[in-house]
Amino acid sequence: MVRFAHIADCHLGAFGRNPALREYNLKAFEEAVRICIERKVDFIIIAGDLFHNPHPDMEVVNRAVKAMIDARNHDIRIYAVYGSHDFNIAKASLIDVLESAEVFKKVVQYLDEEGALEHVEDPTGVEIAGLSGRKNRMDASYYLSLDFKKPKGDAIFVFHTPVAEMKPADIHESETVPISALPEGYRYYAGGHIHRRLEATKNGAPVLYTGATFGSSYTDLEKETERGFYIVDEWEPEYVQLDVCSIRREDVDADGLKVGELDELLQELSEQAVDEDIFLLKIHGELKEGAPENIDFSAIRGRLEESGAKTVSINRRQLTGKNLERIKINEESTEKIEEGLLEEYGTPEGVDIRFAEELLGILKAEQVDGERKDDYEGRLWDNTWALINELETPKSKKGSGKPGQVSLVDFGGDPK
Ligand SMILES: [Mn+2]
Repeated sequence: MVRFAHIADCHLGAFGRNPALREYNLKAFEEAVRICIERKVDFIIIAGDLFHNPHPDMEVVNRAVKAMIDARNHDIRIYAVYGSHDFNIAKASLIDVLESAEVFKKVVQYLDEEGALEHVEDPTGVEIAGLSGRKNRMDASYYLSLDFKKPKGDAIFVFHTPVAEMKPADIHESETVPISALPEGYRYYAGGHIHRRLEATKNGAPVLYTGATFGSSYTDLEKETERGFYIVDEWEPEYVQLDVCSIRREDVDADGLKVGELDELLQELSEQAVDEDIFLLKIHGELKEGAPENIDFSAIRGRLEESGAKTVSINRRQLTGKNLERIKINEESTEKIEEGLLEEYGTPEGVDIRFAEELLGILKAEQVDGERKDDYEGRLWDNTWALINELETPKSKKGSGKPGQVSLVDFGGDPK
């Protein structure tokens, strides 16, 4: 008798700037572990991307470790591979620390003397082998270069890589692995990386992607895909859905509307009561008249939050105004592009192109290592005022400028 869980793509620590979403994501993982304990699984397989980055926030780590130790205290073993997010080739990742602390066991890249992939044996007798995701995208050649050892008994292969034949068309991946590259002789193939539940078979054995436990981006949340994991009882997989919160998705087509009409539509929408925890508003299309900048999106967001949504996201990346033109760019360097644009489109009356270029140069300066934010901002101000004073003629005006008193279009004349 063997019963195990297959979990992947938890991305703990994702949504670092949105506490509500970060919390839902953590809750989904905790809920998954709770179900594993309730269902008395023998072990849990984590097929990569347990954390959203190799060095996550300690509060996130603390919650994750607590949940996993709870499972360990119920005599549930945990086996993991690295994903593409929680792995750092140069430094030790948190995964390494948790392996050292025996929170879980990595089942990856154990090679025997002949260079073949070694298996880890669980007390149930099930053998587990795995390969991590690789950020440098060499999966296909890497898989083909490896010598896979044939398992002796019932075995699970864990991987964090997109399988070409299973990859949905709307998911872009630069490199995939054909299903034939997965090693032969396993009874279950536990996949991770693709944030969607997908099922296939290889020689009759299931090849499964669980989908994310919650999702790691707004794009993930916008898609109406299942969130959850598998519990595999006597080699029969059963999908367990994780619904830690409710999501409302509104899609507004602004194509052909005037900006005022869109504004009105959004006002109406934002005045409704919202019963869901997450409100995702997507606005797309090309306005017939006016610019999207004329809409107060933060007020709309505020009203939606007041109407009951715990978190609101407005995606207007695909909303354009009529006045936007496409600009053709042939130059290679940023400076050349800026110069070309300034020459072609001009500067406000009286502003010299050289002044505009130098000002752009000053404002582009980056904060240097160890520089405080105040000092950095001060440096930008100082350099900007120095430039303005330098350009001001006659010299008698020098030093008279104060922020807010000078209008850039008033400078006039040849600065040199
Ligand atoms: Mn992932």
